[in-house]
Amino acid sequence: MKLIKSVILPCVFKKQCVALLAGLILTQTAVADEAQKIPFNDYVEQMKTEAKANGIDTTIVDNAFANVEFLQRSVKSDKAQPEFKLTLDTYLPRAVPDWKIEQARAAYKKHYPLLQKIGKEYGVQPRFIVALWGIETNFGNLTGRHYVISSLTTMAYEGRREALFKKQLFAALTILEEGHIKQEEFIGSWAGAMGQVQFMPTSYLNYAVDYDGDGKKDIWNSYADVFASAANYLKTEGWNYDETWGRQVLLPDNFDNQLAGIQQQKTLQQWQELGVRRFDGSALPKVEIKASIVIPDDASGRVYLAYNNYKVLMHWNRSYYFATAVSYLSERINHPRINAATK
Ligand SMILES: [Ca+2]
Repeated sequence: MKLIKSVILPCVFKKQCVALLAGLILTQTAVADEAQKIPFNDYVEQMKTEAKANGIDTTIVDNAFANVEFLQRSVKSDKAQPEFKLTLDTYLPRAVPDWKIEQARAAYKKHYPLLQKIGKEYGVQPRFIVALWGIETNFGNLTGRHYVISSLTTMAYEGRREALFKKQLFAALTILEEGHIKQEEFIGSWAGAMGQVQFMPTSYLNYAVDYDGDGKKDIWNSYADVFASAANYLKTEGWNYDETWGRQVLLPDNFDNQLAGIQQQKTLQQWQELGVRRFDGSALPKVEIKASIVIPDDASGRVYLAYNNYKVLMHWNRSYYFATAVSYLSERINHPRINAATK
């Protein structure tokens, strides 16, 4: 990107230069890509052979790839760049609009008995399960519409992260082989994220749960399986039921930004001594927990003291914006409080 900018900027007629240069780059890339690639159908045959060699049932493999398609949409989405740079202040209202907060509160209320049971069993506060569900798929309403095998084969074929997507493809075939979902219902996002919690196939194999006991880990259709799978993910990655996600804080003027980052933890006492304060300016709570300072944009934007659970959310999706959106929605779900018995 830097290289392109330095070429473009000296141009007098900037628009024409950009168009010309973009066209040139696209043409060259396309030519280079095509020259190296075998046809998609040959690649499919190669994947089938490898899957069978990996021990996946021959009939499952043949059926899974019978209607596989190259999805131009996946390639296009993968290469798309955001139109403009978001900051947390522009991102949060988009990711967590008021209507989503209302829907989250209604969903929390509606599913409360099931959420409470799963929450206690896995040690995850239900508001976080509902928040993840709302951020990932708008409570199961936006789960994608692409055949998972087509998405993953396309992404592997497209080549930029072939090893990663081949691994996902073979995990997806294992899911079919285990019989959790019918082939025609094996649907996900353009990148292969599946069901109401948008698990990639390897995450599915690691964390998905058959909570309703019908023998299938159905993260597409079963609320019990959806909620328990999300809770199991969080529990497995170290969720702490007795803590929340963190809090918004103020930094002192002389704060050393090198101390920020989710991997660097200090006790609240240590942060207090370094001048970090609650957002209202008062002292940090005197509790024995470790936390990180998180600065999603820069120190002029929002700053958070992130507890361990925030770190777990970033294991789910390595984005400060994602973790902050889930955290923020979780706060709004139970304020004002819906049920006095909840955490
Ligand atoms: Ca089930």
